[in-house]
Amino acid sequence: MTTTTPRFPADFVWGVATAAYQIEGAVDEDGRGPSIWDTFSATPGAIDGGDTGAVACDHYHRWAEDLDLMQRLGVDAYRFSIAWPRVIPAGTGSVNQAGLDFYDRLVDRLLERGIAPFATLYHWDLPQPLQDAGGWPERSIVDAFVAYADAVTRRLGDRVAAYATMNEPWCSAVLGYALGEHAPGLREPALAPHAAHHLLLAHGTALEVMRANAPGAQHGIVLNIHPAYPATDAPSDIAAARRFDGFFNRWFLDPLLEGRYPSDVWEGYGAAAPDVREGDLETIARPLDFLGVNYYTRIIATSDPTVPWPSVRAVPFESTPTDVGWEVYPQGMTELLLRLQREYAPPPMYVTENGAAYADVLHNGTVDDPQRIAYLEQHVAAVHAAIEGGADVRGYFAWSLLDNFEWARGYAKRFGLVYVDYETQARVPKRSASWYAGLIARHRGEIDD
Ligand code: IFM
Repeated sequence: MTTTTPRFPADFVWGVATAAYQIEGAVDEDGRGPSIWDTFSATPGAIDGGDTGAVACDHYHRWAEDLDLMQRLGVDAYRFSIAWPRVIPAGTGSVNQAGLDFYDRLVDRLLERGIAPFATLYHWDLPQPLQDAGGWPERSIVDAFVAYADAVTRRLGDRVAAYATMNEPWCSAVLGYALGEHAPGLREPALAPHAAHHLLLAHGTALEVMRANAPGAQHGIVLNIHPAYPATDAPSDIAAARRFDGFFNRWFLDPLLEGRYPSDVWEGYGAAAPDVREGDLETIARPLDFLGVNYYTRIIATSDPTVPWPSVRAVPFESTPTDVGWEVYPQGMTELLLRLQREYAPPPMYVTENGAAYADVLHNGTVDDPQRIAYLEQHVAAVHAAIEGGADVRGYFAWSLLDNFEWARGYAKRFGLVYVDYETQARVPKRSASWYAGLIARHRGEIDD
């Protein structure tokens, strides 16, 4: 596939992303405690194929090899997450230095290779004892998160270029507590707004200690923003898209960037609206150094009064979906970034995740994945168009470095630039990895268009 690389700003950051439970394995090693994902994935029927993250990509032991892969890609930055149950195995109480040692080494070796560490503190692997105490719907979890954020940033400090407190709090709150698709697997919709509020409050409260411990690092949060387009021009569909946007996007964007919850969503939650105390919104809206934006697809929304609030149903789309059934809609990336810039005047943004699952096949030692290359190429161009239009986007992270444990979908869904043979743990860079390496090298002027 030939490409002409759009010209990005010289200091634009190119990266790859992963998350701890999806790649590390080694769930019983060096004092790690159990997480809600260990418990959930052991629940019959919870995960496709009965898969668990117990071994995953064995990154805990193969991390040096994985850093070599990144170096060959030529990335500027690596976005990974830190496993809370390795650092504070019981969720609260004593800090496990052996757990922190792993990330300490990882960060130092990244820096030696000239790769900037971007660390996420919470990418869904809550220590099980905290869930036993009620989990994110309980306000006391805020103090536990702050102590964890303190332990990590005290140890890793400014060696980490950027810290994100949370990854995709919508997923933690809604998939975890309302829809039962993610750990802890609860189906109690009334818990989700409380969980979301405490995720945001934990984020904002922790920022203070994070900045004190790592004054030279950037501090932010990562949201998965899922744009909603009305299925038709009918007022009911326009209103449905607006409701979905409130439920999925504005419920997080508005408090973080404007210090208030959107009134339409608040009314939609009714009696389930969270207990917001004096000062909470000021804490949540503390200034950010960056906003991480994860974009994969959109929803085409129609109104459906037969389903619970927000009473929205997704209308089928006509193009070929990715392997997880998502529409390929690069234009949504441009429109989303421009909308964020226009409506929220956010801090500098990074696209912290973007990528596609396809049913890759290892054949004669290679993996040919033209659909993923096309997806990435179109979305990179869409980010470029947003920058040209005025969006302040500073970097792009492909999801993911490796095929990995795709949560409830298990190992069958492959998002990696690098194929993982789970029998042998062999890593085979796909053609998309060469494409991405070429994109980065062209950006740097190391090779010609
Ligand atoms: O694998 C996930 C990741 O953990 C969070 N964002 C979406 C990805 C693809 O589903």
